[in-house]
Amino acid sequence: MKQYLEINPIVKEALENNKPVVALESTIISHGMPYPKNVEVALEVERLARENGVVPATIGIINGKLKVGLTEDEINLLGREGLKVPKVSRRDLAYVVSNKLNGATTVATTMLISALAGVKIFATGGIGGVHRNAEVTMDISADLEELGQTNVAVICAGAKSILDLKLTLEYLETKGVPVLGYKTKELPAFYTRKSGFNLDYKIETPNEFANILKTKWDLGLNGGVVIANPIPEEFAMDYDVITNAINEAIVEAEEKGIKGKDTTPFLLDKVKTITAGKSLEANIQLVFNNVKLAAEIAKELVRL
Ligand code: PSU
Ligand code: MN
Repeated sequence: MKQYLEINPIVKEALENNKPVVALESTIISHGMPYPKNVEVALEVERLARENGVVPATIGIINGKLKVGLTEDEINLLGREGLKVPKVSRRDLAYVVSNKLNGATTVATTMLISALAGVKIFATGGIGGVHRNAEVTMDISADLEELGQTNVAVICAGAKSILDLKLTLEYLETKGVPVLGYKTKELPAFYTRKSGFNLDYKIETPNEFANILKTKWDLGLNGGVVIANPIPEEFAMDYDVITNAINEAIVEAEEKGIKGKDTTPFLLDKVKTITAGKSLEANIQLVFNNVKLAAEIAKELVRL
């Protein structure tokens, strides 16, 4: 698979010299936020990573190459093209690569490509999960299967309640994926710090996370880890406001017959409109917060 991989020279130098690298995904750019805010945020996230002492590697597919460390021009391209860029999850990868297309990578494919390149820490907003009503639709994100098998830690703000959070936690348990809370024993629900669902482990320091990751992989326990980092209090949304917005968006998605890979981008956009852009602002802030924690963990991990 390595012949399809193209690692940016700065990222390559860092990896060869055991310097900390943090992977970032590109679906959040093309499908998760509107242009041009998406590009501004993607570039600011990279700047924040550097400021916090790590090398950022935004991952995406350009002309069929699995790129580890997109250039500014490439980030601009994926951001500008937005929904026209294929959203590439595991099942889409072979088609997009063999046809030498561009593609935005989801959590699943960003993990997969990170692992190929040797990047162990990946920061994003939220992971995909088991959708509400999945007992009928069977809509379960490939992100969860990837977490079950690929050795990368994903720092996120939990999962959005457009998903069934209880079933998402059950699925992760079945797959043997640790879900670790940062200074919390409750799964954060992306826009809010609380979800009502408990986690087993509350972790207090980046060093502790790094030790758990190293131990897991030393033990031969393949698979990812979810590091759940609640949105900072000052940026969190009101629980009732966001819950109502999400419920309204879900009803509209059902009425319009939105399904499959279009569901998450549709719901994100609707929620943004219903909340008059407040959800987008929260989304941006939580990503910044996750990159900072990811940088601390990546720096600890290279010391072990
Ligand atoms: N959650 C967000 N923004 C996003 C996504 C999730 O707040 O952009 C994207 C991620 O790339 C995630 C994907 O991996 O949606 C999950 O899509 P699906 O449910 O189709 O697997
Ligand atoms: Mn799906």
